[in-house]
Amino acid sequence: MTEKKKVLVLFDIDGTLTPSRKTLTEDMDNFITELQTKVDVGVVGGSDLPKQKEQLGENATTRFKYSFSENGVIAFEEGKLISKSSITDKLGEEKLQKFLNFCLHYIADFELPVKRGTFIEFRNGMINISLIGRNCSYEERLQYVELEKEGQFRQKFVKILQEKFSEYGLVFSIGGQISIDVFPQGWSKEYCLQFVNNKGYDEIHFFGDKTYKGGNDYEIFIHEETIGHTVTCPEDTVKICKELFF
Ligand code: M1P
Repeated sequence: MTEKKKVLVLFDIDGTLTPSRKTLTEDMDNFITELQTKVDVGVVGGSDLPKQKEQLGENATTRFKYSFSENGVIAFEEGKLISKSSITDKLGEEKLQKFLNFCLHYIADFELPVKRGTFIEFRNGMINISLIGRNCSYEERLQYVELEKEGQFRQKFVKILQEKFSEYGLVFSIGGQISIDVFPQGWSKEYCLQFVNNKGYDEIHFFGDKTYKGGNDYEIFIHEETIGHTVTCPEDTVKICKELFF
């Protein structure tokens, strides 16, 4: 008799398990519960833990075998915090300030039909920068998405940051709809693999929607230790998983 394979399925959150910044639907919740009877399930998001909890529920760290926020810089295994790192230690105060000050100047000079608050959100393992400001409403967020299709605001900003801070060893990732994630090289979603690659899995699958070069799922998607799957929306995630694991 052939032995059952030990499989881990890691999911991106926005655009893969939920629409961007939205919560899990009841159907998705039920699907995850069923999937967990067949394989181990983990989540790896770019957002910080409070946002992850808003989307997945207060039990986000216990609900999944592995729960990785900020790409795994905050890592939980079966509800226990197993690792936490900081961009402050990695980069040092001098470089950090030079970088933040440059971004603040750029944002201050940047004009949009609507600008709100929280242009820079400082997290443990990354800096999240938004030209419109993270405090914008959901409607304002969607308007920005439309405007950016033509304006390519973040792409242009990233190009400038890449040139200006080429010596800093930073990655600039356009993961969500209104912001740019900035973190040290190697701290993209592939970072979380160090916590699962020694656990005896025969296969580690990763599902994400931004798997193209420059997207925040790219590095883990192409990683040699994962079997990568590109999805177009949460319903697509369910469809592919059912074909593979049910
Ligand atoms: O999970 C994807 C991204 O979600 C948010 O992006 P935005 O607000 O731009 O849609 C942010 O939390 C970002 O850090 C994260 O990568």
